[in-house]
Amino acid sequence: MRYAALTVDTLAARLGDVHEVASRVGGDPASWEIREVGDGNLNLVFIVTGATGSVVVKQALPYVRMVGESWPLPLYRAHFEYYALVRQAKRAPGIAPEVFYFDKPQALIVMEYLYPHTILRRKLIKGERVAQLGETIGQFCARTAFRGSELSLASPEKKQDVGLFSGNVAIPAITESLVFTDPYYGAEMNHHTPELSPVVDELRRNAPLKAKVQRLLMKFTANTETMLHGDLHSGSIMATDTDVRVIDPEFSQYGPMAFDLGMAVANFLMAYFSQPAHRQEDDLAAYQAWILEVIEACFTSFDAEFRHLWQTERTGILFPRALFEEQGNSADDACDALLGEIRLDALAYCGIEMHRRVLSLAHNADFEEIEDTALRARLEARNVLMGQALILNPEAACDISALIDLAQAYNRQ
Ligand code: SR1
Repeated sequence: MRYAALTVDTLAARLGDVHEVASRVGGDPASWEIREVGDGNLNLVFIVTGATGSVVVKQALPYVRMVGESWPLPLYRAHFEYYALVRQAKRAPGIAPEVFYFDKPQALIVMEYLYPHTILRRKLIKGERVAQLGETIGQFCARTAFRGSELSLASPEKKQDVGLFSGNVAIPAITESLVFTDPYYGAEMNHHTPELSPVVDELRRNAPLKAKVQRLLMKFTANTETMLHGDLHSGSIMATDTDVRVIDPEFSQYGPMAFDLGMAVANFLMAYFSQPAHRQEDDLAAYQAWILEVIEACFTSFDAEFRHLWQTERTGILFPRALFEEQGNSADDACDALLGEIRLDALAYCGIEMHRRVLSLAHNADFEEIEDTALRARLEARNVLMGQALILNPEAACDISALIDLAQAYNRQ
């Protein structure tokens, strides 16, 4: 059958006789309860519930949902998302949703329904805490970074996978423009809070800043160190109070190890800076302090997990044991040096993500739902200025306590 976008009225007839779906949902497909819940920027997402269970059905549309048919986008992105989910399940077990069924021509993936998980961004806006949030995201980033690289994978396997993913040209192009370039000039689809204009104008006049971001873009496009999630924001994380899962790797591509970590931390920082609009004064300081603890845990557990994998799973062509051990050398210093470089790049990528979410096309609800635009602009300005500091001088925030001090200083501005 040729590709056809599903609807709540057609889904049961289309998937009712697919064993992998019907056996999990159960009962008569005609009685399935089907809801379309997609609130992301690109795809259709359905929750399908029957007599014995529920599944999620995610289907790519041939265009960017948030913009419309005027921006076509290839359906093939769904099979790269499927490849990414399968790899993440192996590299960071228990964190990505389980995939039950994939239909390439229909660009659809049927996967585990995460319940009672909700989107982390909504929890952060509501002021809810999630145990082990920073630790889990740090570990996820370390495991996928390490195990997707030639520190771990055999060189032919890694290179073939880079070749496979190089077929996905449309998705990286979106990140290259929306994340790295558009925020820094008057690109057509950009928008920002009107009262933020003086800060935006100043930012766009900053040539050293734009040059540094373009160098980071060069690294992003040319560096195939590992398979990235590629879009690890707080809308790509689902959680209960005690469990954290990472979803939606449709922006997966090969890239620098620091990228996912930087993007995740940026979204925690944006949650932090937006809190004065979402919390009462009596709860504000404690909740913001908790977000800073999440950021610290994220970096600390990334480093700890990466060091652990370095010592226990270094089976690829990079830093081979024989090279060091023959002369009784330790490779530990090399690991620390690499972690230092990853930290610096992560801070810079973090700054870029902080910018694009208030200046480019795709904003986030943390700021966007603040109705008082004067207050929104004041909080966004703190975020933009801290982002700028991180891009231009990540060295100054390399130590976590310095990073926390910096966030607190901008939060007081
Ligand atoms: C046109 S896509 C806009 C954004 O949505 C996705 O979630 C990515 O973050 C992308 O940059």
